[in-house]
Amino acid sequence: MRFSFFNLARQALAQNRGWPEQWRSPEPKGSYDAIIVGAGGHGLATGYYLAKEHGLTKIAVLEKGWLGGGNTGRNTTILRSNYLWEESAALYEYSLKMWEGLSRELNYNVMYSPRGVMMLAHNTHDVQVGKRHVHANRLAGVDNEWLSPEDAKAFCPILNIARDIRYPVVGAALQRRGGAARHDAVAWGYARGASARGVDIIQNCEVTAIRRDASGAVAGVETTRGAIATKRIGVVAAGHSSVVMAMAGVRMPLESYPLQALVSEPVKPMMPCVVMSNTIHAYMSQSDKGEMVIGAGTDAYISYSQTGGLHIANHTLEAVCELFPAVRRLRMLRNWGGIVDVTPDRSPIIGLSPVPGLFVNCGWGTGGFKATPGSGHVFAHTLARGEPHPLAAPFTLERFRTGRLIDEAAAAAVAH
Ligand code: FAD
Ligand code: PYC
Repeated sequence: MRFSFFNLARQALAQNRGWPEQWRSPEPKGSYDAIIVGAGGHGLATGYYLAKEHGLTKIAVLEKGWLGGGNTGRNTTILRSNYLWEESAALYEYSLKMWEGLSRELNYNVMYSPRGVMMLAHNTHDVQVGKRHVHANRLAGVDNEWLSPEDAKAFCPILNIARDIRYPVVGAALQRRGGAARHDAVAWGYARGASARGVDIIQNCEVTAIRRDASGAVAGVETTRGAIATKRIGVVAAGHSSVVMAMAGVRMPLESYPLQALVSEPVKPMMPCVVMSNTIHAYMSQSDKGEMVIGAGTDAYISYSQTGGLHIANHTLEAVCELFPAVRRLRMLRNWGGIVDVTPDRSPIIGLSPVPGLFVNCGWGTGGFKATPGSGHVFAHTLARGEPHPLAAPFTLERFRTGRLIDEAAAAAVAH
């Protein structure tokens, strides 16, 4: 992370130093009805809905750093629901609908902006894949439409549709209801809402072990701030879920990869929508502050490094400069990486585990920000009732044993 006042402030907050009493993390209590491991957007949303909709009052969300400091605070905020399979489209569409009312729900402006997400096609195969998505989405009741290069340029005037460039634009799929939101605000909004309902959000508190009783069921956690008893644990630790689950002896079908992004210096509004290219592994939008937000593909190798390979960023920038010549002379303001956890079928895992009392919500890979409200909502239901929410039911860990996979590799939007 870059040196800045905000990062220092976050660290001070996480370490309980130098802040008014009411802003400090509470001390962990001896026991809770449920513990969530990971205070990213998904973990905080889970805590919020557990308290709000399931009446659980003694809940703790434990975070090894500061809240929202993981992928939630590092992502490029793209929201959309144009996934291929019905199971995925249903889950992401559920979430997209929740975004529409989220600022009101949380009484906190998450800066939701349905400005349209356009996915470019550069060759015949891209056109076939893109059109297949459009048809599948429309059958599933999800908006998506096919555009000619000229229509794409009308929607995004800075797009270069010249035919003689290295990656010519030959068409595009447009989800008009897709868009972006402010990532930090989502974490803060859910944290504030959960805290107001009595949820303890305990930062600087790393879970180091999971305790089990004589029957093998969950009995509590050990943390860097002491042991805590509980019979229900939800692991929502993107990038590190397999590490936490291994503490209870559960081996997860996950690999962790660095994924990186960068922003330019801020400029006046020049880009009205989000544009992505799966083929080139590049995408761009403009933040409300004016920065051009640019993202790349994952590194080719598994790693826990929070810095992506320079050659990957170079490739992305070359492609972005060709597709959007207007940004060529902008300077880069900052770059960063996050660690995403990826399943073999590029779909998440939400549900129970073989250990009684241990639940998991992970494997969102490069695309979980858009799912934050829906994921928290269905996972809270799953944790509270001890059985999957109907929308989460296809996304069990069990599918890797039965072979009933939900292969969304082509919808992942960035390469991995
Ligand atoms: P996180 O926000 O990562 O939260 C998990 C938390 O668990 C972390 O804060 C971590 O510190 C904590 N933790 C880990 N281990 C422990 C432990 N032992 N004890 C306690 N706490 C622990 N998705 C989209 O939909 N659209 C995008 O445009 C998009 N762009 C992306 C761009 C980049 C560069 C990256 C890195 C990701 C992007 N994503 C995007 C993916 C998205 O960010 C993630 O899928 C999503 O944020 C996951 O949320 P989370 O709450 O599960 O995880
Ligand atoms: O899932 O839309 C997405 C996405 C864009 C960039 C990273 N993930």
